[in-house]
Amino acid sequence: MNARMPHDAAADHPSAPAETDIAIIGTGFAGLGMAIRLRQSGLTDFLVAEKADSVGGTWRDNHYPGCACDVQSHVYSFSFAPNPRWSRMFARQPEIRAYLDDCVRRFGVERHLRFGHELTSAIYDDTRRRWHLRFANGQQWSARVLISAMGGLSRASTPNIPGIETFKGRAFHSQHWDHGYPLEGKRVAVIGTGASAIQFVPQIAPRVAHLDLFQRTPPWIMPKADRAVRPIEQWLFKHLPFTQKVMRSALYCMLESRALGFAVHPSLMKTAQKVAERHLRRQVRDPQLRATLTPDYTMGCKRILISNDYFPALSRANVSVTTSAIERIDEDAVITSDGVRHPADCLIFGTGFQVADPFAQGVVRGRGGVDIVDTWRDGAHAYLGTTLPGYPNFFMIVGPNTGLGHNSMVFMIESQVEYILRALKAMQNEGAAAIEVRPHVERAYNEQIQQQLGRAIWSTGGCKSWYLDPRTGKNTTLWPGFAYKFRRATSTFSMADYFAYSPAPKSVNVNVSAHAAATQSAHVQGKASASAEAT
Ligand code: N01
Repeated sequence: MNARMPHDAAADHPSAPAETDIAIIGTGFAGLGMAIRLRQSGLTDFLVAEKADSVGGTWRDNHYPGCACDVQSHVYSFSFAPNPRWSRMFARQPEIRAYLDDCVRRFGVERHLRFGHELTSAIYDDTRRRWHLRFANGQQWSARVLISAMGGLSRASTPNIPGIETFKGRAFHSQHWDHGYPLEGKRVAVIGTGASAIQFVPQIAPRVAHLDLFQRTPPWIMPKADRAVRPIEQWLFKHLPFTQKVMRSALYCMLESRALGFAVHPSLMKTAQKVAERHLRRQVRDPQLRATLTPDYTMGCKRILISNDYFPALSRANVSVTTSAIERIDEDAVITSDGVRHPADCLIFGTGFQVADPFAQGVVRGRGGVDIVDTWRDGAHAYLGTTLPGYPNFFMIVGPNTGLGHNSMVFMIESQVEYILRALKAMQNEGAAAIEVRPHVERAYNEQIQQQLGRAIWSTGGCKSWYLDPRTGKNTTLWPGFAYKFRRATSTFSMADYFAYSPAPKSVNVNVSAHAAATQSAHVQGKASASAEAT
């Protein structure tokens, strides 16, 4: 896919920011979905910044062996872009990436894409009511609306294990898989047993001399109902599209029913747990290994994983599962707390992502230059996972508390995209240059969310997971329950929830950098003028 712009107007005038009405950051499902729906709604004054040189987000960045979706592809795709050609029930990474490439061409969004644009800072200029964006390549944009579609799982997390810098072999995170490094005949240490590791371990186990898997917490694993999509099904999906809609709806309802156990009656999870226990019994004969792989918390507390080949891989003679804590790393081995040395030529980190701090320090700064990292010091929060007081005209897709453990994230993404479209239309209709969610609205919303989460399996299931903010223990990642309730909550946009600001006077032309460094007094002044103009 090569959707690079042949000519970038801003490149001719590096000092003058490119003006755009709407700036979208990221080209995964969220950024592309937003871009497509903007075009379909007749809004074409927008640019999409992408740090890499192609689209795809997580499906471009994660390409480890065995990388695949663990939600059925008929549901894990845009409602407005069905794909009758899915080859399997759970498509693999190359096919999902190709689907997103195809969406770019199909919906004509190439002309809006700007590759090689890594956002380094986005600062809100309250005087001009615009966001000033800077990119690592030196480009600058000025945008009225900023939409973050950067994803919650894009920043790899690699543990800072003592001695790690002394390791002489090859080491990489699952997201940065080194396909050029031959694993054949090597002693490989894999750290982590999450959704990524359980997909790549079965792929590499037959190739390596020995694989040491370091497990801190065993996951609950269910059988994966995967199979090839039959040619007759593909024919039906293509020629009688309603058949795919029926399939999609049936899968959606099946997945949605799982929220009952997660959020409504956590005790139901005990029943589902029996299926996982049977799966483990059937696939692992060795009672000691089985005991090692049996979780001691209620199923659902951590993400439920699906796999048919993970347990058989761990039963191989060249694979050992180690549960002793990793104490340190030497130049050629992992040393565990029981004093055992596990020789290794290669370390692979399946250790997940930095979820609690979705933005790096200094990247997103709202009114008065306040960094979003500081606003979220006690945990991330937002209204409908989308808007935040102090950050006018800033919208997040896959923001706080929009994650799902039971259904398709694309459903949530589409809900937010439609909500943002409604907000943009409402601003247009009311002649508002900017909107900002009212603090009490956002606060009341989050209090209710946290109350519901307190009763859910993620809080009561007896485990520690990345769903919970490590600083506060608050669940800042998941939506507490049925996905359709989020769809309902985002299906109307009420201006009463927001301050609306009139356009800035034309003569105002403030140096943005100076403004970003503005002091608290400017912040207060900005607030006063904002509320004076609020409608
Ligand atoms: O990461 P994880 P992931 N020492 O955070 C362990 C999505 N995804 O990349 O459980 C030792 O789940 C950690 O142990 P513990 C999906 O949303 C989707 O696998 O914390 N171990 C855990 O075992 C998923 O949830 C698909 O005790 C350490 C593992 O590393 C999310 O990505 C596919 C450690 C991390 O597991 C993340 O999955 C793949 C340490 N210091 C991923 N630090 C789909 O199919 C961490 N661990 C859609």
